Amino acid sequence: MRKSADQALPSLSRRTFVAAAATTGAAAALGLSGCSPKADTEAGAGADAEGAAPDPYADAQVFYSTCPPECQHHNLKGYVVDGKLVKVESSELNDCAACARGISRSQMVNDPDRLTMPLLLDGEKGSGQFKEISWDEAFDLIEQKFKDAIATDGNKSICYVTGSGNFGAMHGPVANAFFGHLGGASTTVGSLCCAGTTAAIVPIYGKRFLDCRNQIENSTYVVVWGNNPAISKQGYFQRFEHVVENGGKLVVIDPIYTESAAKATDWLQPWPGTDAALGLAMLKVIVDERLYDEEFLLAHTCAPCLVDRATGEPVLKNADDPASFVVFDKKSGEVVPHDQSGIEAALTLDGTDAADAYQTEFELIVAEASAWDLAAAEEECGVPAADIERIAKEYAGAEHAMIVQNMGGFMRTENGTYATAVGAYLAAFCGQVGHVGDGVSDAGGMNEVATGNPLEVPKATEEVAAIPRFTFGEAVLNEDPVKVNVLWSMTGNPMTQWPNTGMVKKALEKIPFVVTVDQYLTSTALYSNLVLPCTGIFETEGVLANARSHWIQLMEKAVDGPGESKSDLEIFAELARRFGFGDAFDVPMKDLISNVLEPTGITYDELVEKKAVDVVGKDYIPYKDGVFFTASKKAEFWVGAWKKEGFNPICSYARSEEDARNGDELAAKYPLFSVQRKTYRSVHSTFNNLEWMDEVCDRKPVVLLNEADAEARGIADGDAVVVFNDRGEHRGVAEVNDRIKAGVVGLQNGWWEQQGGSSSYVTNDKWKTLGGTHCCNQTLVDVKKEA
Ligand SMILES: Nc1nc2c(c(=O)[nH]1)N[C@H]1C(S)=C(S)[C@@H](COP(=O)(O)OP(=O)(O)OC[C@H]3O[C@@H](n4cnc5c(=O)[nH]c(N)nc54)[C@H](O)[C@@H]3O)O[C@H]1N2
Ligand SMILES: Nc1nc2c(c(=O)[nH]1)N[C@H]1C(S)=C(S)[C@@H](COP(=O)(O)OP(=O)(O)OC[C@H]3O[C@@H](n4cnc5c(=O)[nH]c(N)nc54)[C@H](O)[C@@H]3O)O[C@H]1N2
Ligand code: SF4
Ligand SMILES: [Mo]
Repeated sequence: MRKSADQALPSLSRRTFVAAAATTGAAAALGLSGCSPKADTEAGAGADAEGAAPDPYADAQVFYSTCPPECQHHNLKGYVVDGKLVKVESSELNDCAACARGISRSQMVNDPDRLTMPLLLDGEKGSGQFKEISWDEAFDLIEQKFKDAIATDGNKSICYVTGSGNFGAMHGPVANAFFGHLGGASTTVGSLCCAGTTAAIVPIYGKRFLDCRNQIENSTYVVVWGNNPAISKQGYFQRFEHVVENGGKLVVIDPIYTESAAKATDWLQPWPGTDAALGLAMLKVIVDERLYDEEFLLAHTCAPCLVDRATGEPVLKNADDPASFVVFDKKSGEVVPHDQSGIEAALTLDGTDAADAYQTEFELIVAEASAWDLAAAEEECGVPAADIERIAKEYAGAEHAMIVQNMGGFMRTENGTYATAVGAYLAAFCGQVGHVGDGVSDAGGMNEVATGNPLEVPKATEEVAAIPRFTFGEAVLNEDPVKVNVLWSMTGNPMTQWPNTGMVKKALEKIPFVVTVDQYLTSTALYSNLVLPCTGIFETEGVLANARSHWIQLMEKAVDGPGESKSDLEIFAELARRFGFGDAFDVPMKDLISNVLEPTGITYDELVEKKAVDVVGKDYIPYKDGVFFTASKKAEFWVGAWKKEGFNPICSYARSEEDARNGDELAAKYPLFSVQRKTYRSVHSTFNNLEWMDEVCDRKPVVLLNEADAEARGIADGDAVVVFNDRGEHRGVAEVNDRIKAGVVGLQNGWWEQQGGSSSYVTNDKWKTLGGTHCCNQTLVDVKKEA
């Protein structure tokens, strides 16, 4: 059996790692699996044995920053000796340790492959031929192109896109401010990531990004649903392991036997995209067996609230008050406000006078779940009925049960919003939210306090458009909804991360002026007209106060960026000068950071002193005691926004368009499901190019295949293979075993064009699903041996 990334870790040669570190001037080894202090000790122990090695960092200057891509925002500590960043380690401020990628920041800062000068395309897009130009030339060109675009087709013909590469406040928010001052520019709609959470958790619980990672260890029953925290929440994974060590259960629901499944007590392997049916089947068991928490449902949810049979809408006492739901009071036999005291609200209306006119939200959910008895769910989801029943009963009965969603792979499917919603329903039905050790983990953070913008963002004064991200290629080629003359891409990598890479490539080829701002010549940079070199962490100041961790962190500058690289802020500030936005962007960093901090009550001086502030504390419990952030302060199950989009306002399930069991032409042509997975090697495409990652991870894209599927195609473990469908091809090396459900193929996220190309070449670009979810995990393919 081929080794997976995590298995390879313990066997890596630390010697090579240390050698690699030494070539960049860093004497310490990288910490693996988030154990950098241990790695340091080991390196130090070796030195001690020889008796004399002085501490190479004794005179080092120390700087703090954070690892800012869409990950866990670990606090990092950088050591500078003789003006060079020689070591990065997980800072003592972390509540869990940083990983090898974070520590590789020292390699990134010193990497000879970093961009140092603006590059102008000097050949065909994709050819890799560029010539260096000065910043003056680059700014002149940008100014001219912006002006031409506005003059010919208006502000809307400039489109700017940001990604998840840097959650610091001096990036996306500064871009918003700049293009606001310009009068507006078009943007994209559709989240590649976790639209399902936004579309489900926000309406049901009232607010998202409130996460319960601090409660994991207090849980006795953790359901890791369609995500892989051993890799994607790696710093916190020990907490999950402790649940098992403490005698609790860890259930993993994933078609792949992941690194997390390997540590779990239960592994359920559903067909991709069927989680909503699985959850509804669990709800049905819980209702049929009366395992729900009636007290919680009545006190903290809209389960008893009335929905009018005639209109299909919830009944409001006062049409102007969205919180004025009504319930049927069993005591008085009257319809009364849901929050009236002394009432006994009915969960079901059976046998009452109200039943003719109304249904409760509880009844609507039960009706929806009734289609998913255990046999039907087994058939649809491919999970044995006995397992569904057992998990449902155990979850409902557990002392402290948690559902971990972590912006998981299951929500990057056609039914992703309902699949997310069903977790919220289950937790509320069982009273497993708002207490010690329970909740629905949303992989968020920092939404508990409001933060400010570094710069004012003026409203667009010109007409602009929002281009669907998933069908970007089509939109650009058809100039619908807008003709794009200029694309500004920063902090993201559309050529590896957006679905249907072939179409993204066509769009980039067609757009006359594509600017990419990045630290490397990324896959997207390859298809750009102008590439601007930007600084990275430890090379620029800033603050990070954003979702994904509970910390507000100072980002200190330790060294200059390579060559003539500039920060995003510096680039926009110069453009602002040229476009005559006055001194709007010439604001001292102290003031910019203070503006971000202002609503939090934390001062600049306090942050400078502490470097990082935990805004919630280690005992934080989201939706504490069942107080939700909806208008009614209760969990609201009936979602008007879903109805407006033309979907059932109650969580439901229908098989997706791209499903291997559909019996249609597509399924006949491409009979295998495929799912994506994040790797230890990278955060999306970031880090994937680093040499240090080559030393500890798969060096080529892995295509995980079940033995039966491989055999049917004459593919053996280690063969070079091509994954294909009508959208395109993705090349990789076959890993053949029984660690994936037969009929499903596992593809890795994050590989560059220069490394053979992204798995997004095949991924589903459907637009639009409920909530606008990305459907990369709802992709049919076939696989063949490379000819
Ligand atoms: N190392 C690392 N960590 C990361 C990231 C990274 O790139 N690298 N990215 C960060 C970001 S932005 C995000 S959004 C999170 C994502 O974190 P995760 O969701 O944990 O990451 P994925 O690897 O996309 O998906 C996890 C699993 O979902 C399974 N899956 C796919 N489709 C389905 C389905 O329909 N149903 C079920 N039950 N399972 C399914 C896949 O088999 C895969 O094992 O990770 C964050 N952390
Ligand atoms: N096939 C497939 N596609 C996916 C996924 C999948 O699992 N499979 N997952 C989806 C998910 S969950 C997400 S969140 C997205 C993420 O997709 P993206 O947001 O595109 O993430 P990255 O590929 O990491 O791109 C981040 C880029 O920002 C650059 N960068 C870093 N710091 C800075 C900075 O300070 N300034 C500027 N200008 N640039 C900077 C990095 O070098 C890198 O090139 O991908 C989605 N797409
Ligand atoms: S890559 Fe993610 S887990 Fe690793 S240090 Fe950075 S934020 Fe932490
Ligand atoms: Mo994401």
